[in-house]
Formats: sequence, C-alpha cells, structure tokens
Amino acid sequence: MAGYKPYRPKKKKTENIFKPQEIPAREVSKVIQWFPGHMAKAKREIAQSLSLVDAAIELCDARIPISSRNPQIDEILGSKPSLLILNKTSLSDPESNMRWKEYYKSIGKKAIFTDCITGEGINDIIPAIRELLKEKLARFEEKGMIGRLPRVMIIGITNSGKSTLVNKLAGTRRAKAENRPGVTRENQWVTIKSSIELLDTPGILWPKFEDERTGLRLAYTGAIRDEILDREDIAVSLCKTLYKKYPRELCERYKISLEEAENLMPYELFELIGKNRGFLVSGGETDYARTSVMLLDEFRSAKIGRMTLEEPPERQAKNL
Ligand SMILES: Nc1nc2c(ncn2[C@@H]2O[C@H](COP(=O)(O)OP(=O)(O)OP(=O)(O)O)[C@@H](O)[C@H]2O)c(=O)[nH]1
Ligand SMILES: [Mg+2]
Repeated sequence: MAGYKPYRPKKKKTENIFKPQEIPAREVSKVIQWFPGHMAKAKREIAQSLSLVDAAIELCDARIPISSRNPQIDEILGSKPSLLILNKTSLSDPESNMRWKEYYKSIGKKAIFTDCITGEGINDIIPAIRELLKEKLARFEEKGMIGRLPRVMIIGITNSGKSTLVNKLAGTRRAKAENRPGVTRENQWVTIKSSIELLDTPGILWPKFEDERTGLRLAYTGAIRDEILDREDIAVSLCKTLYKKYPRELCERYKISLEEAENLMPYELFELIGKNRGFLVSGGETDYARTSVMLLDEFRSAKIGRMTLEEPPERQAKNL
C-alpha cells in the first residue's frame, strides 16, 4: 500500500540499524477499510425485513459503545421504534458502565445494559419492548388479535452477541452462536416463550470508518475477522491503547513495573510482555505471532481486567 510503513522490519532485526517505528493508527485503519459482500447484502436485507417487524433491538458492545453503533442506524431504522442494548457488561469496566448509564439518562435515551453470560439485564428486555410498543399492543387487543405477538428484529455489528441473546431469551440454543464474526448468515425467526417473536440477523459493519480509531477498536474486540488483519499491528496498537487507559492492570498482568513501562515505546512494551510470558523465538527475541494471539485473546476475555475503550462524550472532551 502506498505510503504504508511497517512498524518494525519484517526481516530479522539487527541492533541499531533499523529503529522500529510506532504504528500510526491511520495506517492500520487503511488496512481494515472493508465491506465484504455478504454484509452489504445483509444491510439490504435488514432494510427489507424492517417492514416485517414492529420494533428493533440495536445490540452494541459495552466495551465500545460508540464504535459498535452503526452510524447509519438512524437512517436504516427510520421511524421504527427501537431499543438500545449494551451487551457484554461482564467484560466492560463497571465504572464506565455507570458513566454510560448516566449519559444515556441525561440525553433521554432508553438503554439497557446486559450480559448474556451472567444474565445481567436480560429480564428487563421483554418488559422494555412491551413498554415501547404499548400503544400498538393495546390496538391488537382492541381488535381481538390475541395471538399476534410483537415482532422484533435484532441488529448490530458482527460478534456483538445477537444470536447468544436470542438463545438466552428463548432458553434454548435456537440460533448458531460462536466466538467469531460473521457466524449468522441469514435471518432467523425465534419465538420467545409466547411473548415476542424475535428475528436474528447477520451482523453488519459499515463500509467506511469516519474515525480511524473505530476500525481499530472493532478489531481489538473481535468484531472484524482476525484473518483479514495484520494481527501483530493490531496487537501492538492494542498494547498502546491499554497502556494509556489501564496501565496498572496491563503491567500487573504481565509482571512489568510501572517505572519500567514508563520509558518504553509501545512495541517495546509488547516485546516485554511476550518475553515475560516466555514467548521467544530462537535468538531470544519475542515471538510476535504468539504474543499477538495471546494479548488479543486475554483482552477479549477480560483476563487483563474489565475494560471499556470509549467514554461518554463529555469525558472524552476532557480526554479522560
Ligand atoms: N462475555 C460475554 N460474551 C458474550 C456475550 N454475548 C455473547 N457473547 C459471546 O460473543 C461471541 C459472539 O456471539 P454471537 O451470539 O455469535 O454474536 P452475533 O452477534 O450473533 O455474531 P454474528 O452472527 O457473527 O453477527 C460468542 O462467543 C458468545 O459467547 C456476553 O454478554 N458476555
Ligand atoms: Mg449471530
């Protein structure tokens, strides 16, 4: 790619000849500007399916409440009633969750925080949908449409937990759910305990990231398939991001003192993390490939700690 400089030499490093550079976020996000065919199709299908439903659930990732929201969502939803759900709260920072809750309250946006593994917030979903549709449901009742259940579609980015949530609400494994993006390939209706009919849909990402950090954050959290990314670039960039917001947790996990970390470039910190884990190649250098897989995996499973990478707008403005 024109102008793209790798952050480290691809060949074996020789002391003092080639100083590895920090990877600029701009260059990584260029690499992850993408829009696979089936996702473009999914967006079209979602727009079509909207005519079949009474409301939509927008399922986002509580670790990245901004980047996991599709900027085209309002346009896609039009006047359809919708409920925002921030999922995976067992992986996100509890203090950030509180700040986001306050933020949504302050702007008058109904948002529910859930976790499909711990069950947090799951029982609030159906009552919230009934509340959202209460006038429509009253009309059904007036017309004697007893068996007509509210129809709700669930939309969101890849890997945000849509199918897992459907299964959780259904109480059985009806929809295929796996820890990789792009698992659901087509729409699937599931009836939830005679209370609503839920339409599971394939995840969609948007064609272009307005903010270059969006692509990176989607990559860190596992919304973009690792196979199409340079895992090492993403992992070094994640290392830098985590050190900025959660230095204590990062250093503690990988047995690095805060003083030692202070003077290191991100790639040096990354190398030290790998070395401390014993991930070495011959010659005693860090095994970048293994360290990358490990760091991404430990971040995604909250082994380093429960972390949220995006704060509500007013805190962002203060650069917190
Ligand atoms: N910790 C945690 N993991 C979750 C939660 N919800 C889903 N997951 C995990 O996230 C991964 C993706 O879940 P899916 O339900 O397949 O996600 P999806 O949104 O349907 O993904 P696509 O069909 O690819 O768009 C799985 O490994 C789930 O176990 C949650 O609330 N907390
Ligand atoms: Mg799915």
